[in-house]
Amino acid sequence: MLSNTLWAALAVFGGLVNAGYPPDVVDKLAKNSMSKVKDWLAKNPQGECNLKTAIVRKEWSDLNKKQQKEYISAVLCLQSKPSKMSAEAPGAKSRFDDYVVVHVQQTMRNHGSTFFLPWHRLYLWHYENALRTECGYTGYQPYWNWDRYAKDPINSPLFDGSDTSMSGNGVFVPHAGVTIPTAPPPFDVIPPAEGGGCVTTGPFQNMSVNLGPLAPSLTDIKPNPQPDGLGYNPRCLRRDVNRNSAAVTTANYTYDLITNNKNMYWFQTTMEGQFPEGKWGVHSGGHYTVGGDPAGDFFVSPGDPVFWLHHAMIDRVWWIWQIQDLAKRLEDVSLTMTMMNMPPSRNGTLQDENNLGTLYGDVLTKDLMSTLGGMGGKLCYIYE
Ligand SMILES: *[C@@H]1O[C@H](CO)[C@@H](O)[C@H](O)[C@H]1NC(C)=O
Ligand SMILES: *[C@@H]1O[C@H](CO)[C@@H](O)[C@H](O)[C@H]1NC(C)=O
Ligand SMILES: *[C@@H]1O[C@H](CO)[C@@H](O)[C@H](O)[C@H]1NC(C)=O
Ligand SMILES: [Cu+2]
Repeated sequence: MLSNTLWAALAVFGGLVNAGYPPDVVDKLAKNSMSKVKDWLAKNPQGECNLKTAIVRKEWSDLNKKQQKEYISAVLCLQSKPSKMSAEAPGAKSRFDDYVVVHVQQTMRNHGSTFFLPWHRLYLWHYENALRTECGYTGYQPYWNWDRYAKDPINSPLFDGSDTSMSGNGVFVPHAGVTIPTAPPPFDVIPPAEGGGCVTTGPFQNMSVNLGPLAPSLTDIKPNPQPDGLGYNPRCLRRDVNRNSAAVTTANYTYDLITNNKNMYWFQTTMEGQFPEGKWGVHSGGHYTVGGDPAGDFFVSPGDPVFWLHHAMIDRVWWIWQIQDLAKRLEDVSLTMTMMNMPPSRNGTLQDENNLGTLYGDVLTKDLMSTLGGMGGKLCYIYE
């Protein structure tokens, strides 16, 4: 075993590589589970897709600075390409905005429902492809291992405001905390942190947030000209990078989530948060670690570029959960067709359809269950 210090020293060797992080309990679980993936693939060959051909999605700090800059440039490029959806959403000014539109249009369908995990898997795959095919990106979608930065997110490689970060915190403006609708009240509140205003550092300091708000967690955002939130409402990116929220995303929460929930119903419910009991879940925890506008907006959150790293981690956690028992969990879907089953609807099945609105046609849930061979082989990736 390498000591943590030696590990870090080796990782920074050469100067190009970022400071290393020792593997956490979830990383170790993932690594130790790869033998199950190998066994499963041996019994269930997936054509061209195998562990040698699979794409590897990596953690932000495991990219070197050049790779981080390449990813950032690709996102900035997507933000500079003209929208394909401006006819249906006048506020969409770029290809990046198109993804925000699709999320807004389908928020009520794809959260707290059977579609949550498969749909976001499709959504990430499509975004990753856009970065590669439309913006010349040669890497893959990185993820944000929450645990690495949870103690001090503001000074982390993700939010430190450097040119290899996803931009920094917002400037401080006095603002209220975020309420979680516990039942019965009093409401649980994530205390406000040191930001709340415009992001003025790092690569995304000049970006324009164009869509929403719809469910803002800040109270002073100018309203969208359209009730559906899809009108043009240009404003700065705001954040309230918040360690109070990050505290529920440490590795012990994620490990507990993966190992103590044996079926999709409880796995997903625990991950998304059990608000009535005041349990935020790692999903909400990560969103509100960023906070502000649009990251703190349930509908418009993909408009903060760091959303995509957060949801890649969500997808990774699902994958790690799946590989504990592939035979069962590649077919385990649960929950109903509507958010928190309101209004009441039937249970979801593997035959239900997912789509990205006018961006991409129907994909059955069953085709989104496996990262190794899903969508007829179009999905072929693992997380490292
Ligand atoms: C933001 O815009 C200012 C003013 O145009 C410019 O000087 C600066 O380089 C830009 N920063 C980034 C990271 O794009
Ligand atoms: C994770 O660790 C923190 C800090 O030690 C503790 O407060 C929390 O209850 C733990 N959570 C779980 C789910 O074990
Ligand atoms: C729907 O799923 C729930 C929980 O997963 C289960 O208890 C219920 O029997 C299912 N309903 C039908 C009609 O299959
Ligand atoms: Cu979402």
